[in-house]
Amino acid sequence: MRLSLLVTLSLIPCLAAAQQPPMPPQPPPLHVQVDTAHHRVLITGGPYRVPVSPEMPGMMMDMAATPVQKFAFPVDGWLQGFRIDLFDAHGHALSHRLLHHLIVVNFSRRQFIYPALERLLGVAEESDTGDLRVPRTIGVPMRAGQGLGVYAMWHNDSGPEIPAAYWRLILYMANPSLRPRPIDVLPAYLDVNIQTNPVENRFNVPPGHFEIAYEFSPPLSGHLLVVTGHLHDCGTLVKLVDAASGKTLVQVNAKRDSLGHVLSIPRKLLAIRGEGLHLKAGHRYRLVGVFDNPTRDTSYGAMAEMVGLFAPDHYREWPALDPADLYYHRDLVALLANGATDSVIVGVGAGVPTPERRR
Ligand SMILES: [Cu+2]
Repeated sequence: MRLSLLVTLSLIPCLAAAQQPPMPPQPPPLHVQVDTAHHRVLITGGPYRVPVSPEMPGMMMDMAATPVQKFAFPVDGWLQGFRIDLFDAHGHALSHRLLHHLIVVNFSRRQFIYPALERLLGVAEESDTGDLRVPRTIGVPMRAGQGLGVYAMWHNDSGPEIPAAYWRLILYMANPSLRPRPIDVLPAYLDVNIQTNPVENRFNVPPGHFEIAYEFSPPLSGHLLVVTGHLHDCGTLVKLVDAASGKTLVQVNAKRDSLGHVLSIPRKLLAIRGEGLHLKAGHRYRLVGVFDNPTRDTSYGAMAEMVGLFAPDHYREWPALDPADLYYHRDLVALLANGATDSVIVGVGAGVPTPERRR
């Protein structure tokens, strides 16, 4: 799988659905640096002690996780890409597979459809390494002082224990002198089974053909520029339908094997800039997940989502966070409880080494 804002964003609800044991000790603080010469922001976390993960297939809650670590975004501008490097106390590169996931949440902005907190970006264990960049004509608008947070989960299944591991997130910002300025784009996330609680979106798939749908109205108009999907096994496709006309607007088909395992889900480019699939504020749309379960058994804990980048017609109309909203509150509580395991993550001192090599 490629390192992808879109693909990795889609993992977030799976993680949110994982069980939440008590909080571990606070990890060491993040280091935030601004590299003005290269229009980059560097966020470094560590040192973390990463023990060998216990052998428990499918049990995410038993891996070493960190709670949400907050920081203030340091500059104004447009985010146009990122990469993540892992390294040890000597600056030697560590395998990306050690990081099960790392998610950046924006405490200053809500999501497109849901009143939950924006998930700005993420990577997962199966992600490719290297740079992810969007075209220079678009970018995610960021402001100095925006409250962000990072949470990560380590997964060391090959051993030995790593006494001091660091991750470094490099955020690529648009050159401030770029004209015209980038078009504002924001992550868009749609789920077929979110009703009132952001952490309860899973459902069961009986044998045979199965469809599940969720209707919504966007709070503001704009264009979807690119989409992909997230489907658990037995998933066939996810599609966005105009609820009034019944017309399918965009559909993403999973590549499956004969047993219904989802092998991959392509990315669909709807536009390079500006145009794309227009969504109208207040209009009814339906997200449909289609499943085909070839076995005789119910498949439990399924998910179906569409994720993408959305360019609002007028970013100033982006709805504000509503602290009184119950859905927002549930998301926040789940986030702040995130990252807990037993006390396996321990800060081992100050000082941040420099990665020895970069691609
Ligand atoms: Cu999932």
